[in-house]
Amino acid sequence: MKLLLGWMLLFSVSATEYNPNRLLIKADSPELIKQLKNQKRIQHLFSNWYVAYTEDVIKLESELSVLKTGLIFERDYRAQKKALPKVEISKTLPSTNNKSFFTDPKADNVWSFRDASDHGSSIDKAYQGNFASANEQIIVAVVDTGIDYNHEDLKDVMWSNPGEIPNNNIDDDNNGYVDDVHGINTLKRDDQGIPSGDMMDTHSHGSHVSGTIGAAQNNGVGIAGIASNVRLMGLRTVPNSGDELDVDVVESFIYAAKNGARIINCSFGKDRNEGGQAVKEAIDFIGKTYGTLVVAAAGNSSRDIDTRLTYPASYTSTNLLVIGSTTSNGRMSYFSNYGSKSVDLAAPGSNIYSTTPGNSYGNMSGTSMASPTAAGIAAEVLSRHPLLTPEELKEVLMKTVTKSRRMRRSMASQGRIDLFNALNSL
Ligand SMILES: [Ca+2]
Ligand SMILES: [Ca+2]
Ligand SMILES: [Ca+2]
Repeated sequence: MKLLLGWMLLFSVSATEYNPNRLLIKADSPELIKQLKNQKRIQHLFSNWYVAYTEDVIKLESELSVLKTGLIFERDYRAQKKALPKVEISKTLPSTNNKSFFTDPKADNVWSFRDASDHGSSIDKAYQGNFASANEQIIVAVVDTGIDYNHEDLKDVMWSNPGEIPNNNIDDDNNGYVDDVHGINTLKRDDQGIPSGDMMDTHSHGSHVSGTIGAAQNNGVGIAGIASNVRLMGLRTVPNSGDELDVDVVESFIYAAKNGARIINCSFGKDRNEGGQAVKEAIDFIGKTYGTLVVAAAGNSSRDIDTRLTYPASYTSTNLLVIGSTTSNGRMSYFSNYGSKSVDLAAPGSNIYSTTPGNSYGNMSGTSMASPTAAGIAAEVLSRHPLLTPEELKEVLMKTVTKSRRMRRSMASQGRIDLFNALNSL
């Protein structure tokens, strides 16, 4: 009986594992693919990658396979629900024994701010350190379920597209997206396939991730985000089911980097080894072209992703920083993936207190929460040292971790990210 159920689940998953109306194509000549009979419309993504919209992806593939031109094409694969980093709402807060540097009424609840000796990331200590530095505003893109941009502790730190007039139904800055004020929503597209400009969070995952990175500090409400001078750009790409598609991920990465995001947080992933070349090449492209660092969750399957790959965490891109999760006791979170090659460092991810939609706050656990802790720290370091390349920033963060015997074989850096150490090293 159990076996049958397992097979049935597998069968239903395989039937919906890609979008039957889109195909990713890498081609030197767009003219060639525009002539294909089974395409309805071709959209450029980046470099020589395109997405073809089609009534029948199978027919389009057979048309392409007879063209002997070295074309690469791959299906628009889904992540699959079961691969979404788990979110656990826990009611009890971990006890805090130190008072935060920040005056926000709920700031004491964010345990990652504690010193390394207390298993945190030395964030309070870094702010008390008064390091002389620049203070450049850093745009951080949150590729997730959207952001509650009206939240009391997020509204003042939202990125706003300077050339776009809100709600006039016109693409004022002529970037291809209508009313894209704080980002785009790749899950809601018009009949031409163009994403909507409203990426309001309808889940809570993306808003929680966002607060960890950059909730307004010392504004009299809520918590303090880790980074002091960020603007948060929202890309609604992950459906509430967690079943995101490669085309949407690529389009979000390109939008974010083109519009100035120097850090992209990816608290999502898939655990299948199919397709994904376009996503990998998009990460490489935005690193080289725009100097963007991509910070990604290692995933929550409690497994070694050096041997069982997960995407995007297992990609080898030099501008990709992959994050495992730790608890307030200094242990690896039980759910966290690991891998001495694929996982770069650990960050607090269990029982993380942050913003949730509707001016609310709550605890969640997952590598989904560890990734924005690291992204917030990366943003703070970059804000003070804005000339760092993504590779240099990654190296600084990895070299200055608090090493732990427990992470000796599970992380490339063998430790937990530390803001004080990072700033102190520069
Ligand atoms: Ca626009
Ligand atoms: Ca407009
Ligand atoms: Ca606040």
